[in-house]
Amino acid sequence: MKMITAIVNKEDSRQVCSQLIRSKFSVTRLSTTGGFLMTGNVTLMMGVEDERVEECIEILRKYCSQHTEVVPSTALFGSGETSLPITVTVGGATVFVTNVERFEKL
Ligand code: 2BA
Repeated sequence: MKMITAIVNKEDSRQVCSQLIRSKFSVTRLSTTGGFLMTGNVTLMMGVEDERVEECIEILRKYCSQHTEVVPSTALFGSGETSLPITVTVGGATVFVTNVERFEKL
């Protein structure tokens, strides 16, 4: 079994979650905050059988869109001389796949 941890845009999270549930994946949804932009995103945790990992990632790929955000650089680096807005490309999804040593439901 693998643990898939996926950080997705808030806007995409509802649709991607319902597609995952429809495909019979178990999902835990956490409200999280990106350390760089300091804006809300959603982290999905899914325990997935090895043979279904690619299927899960394909759903994430299909329903998580990349987008750009323009943010004032002062919001990121404080109010110094650099105050021009900068464009940041965020997502689709940031995905980690890790081995699960043991899985039990007690
Ligand atoms: P944030 O940390 O808010 O980052 C939002 C976007 O800002 C990132 O998009 C990336 O394009 C840019 N960015 C992040 N850190 C940067 C830096 N030090 N310098 C320049 N640009 C930077 P994504 O890469 O798509 O990441 C989206 C969210 O996924 C991140 O939100 C963070 O919550 C998470 N994430 C991404 N990579 C991660 C990692 N290696 N470990 C843990 N969380 C990660």
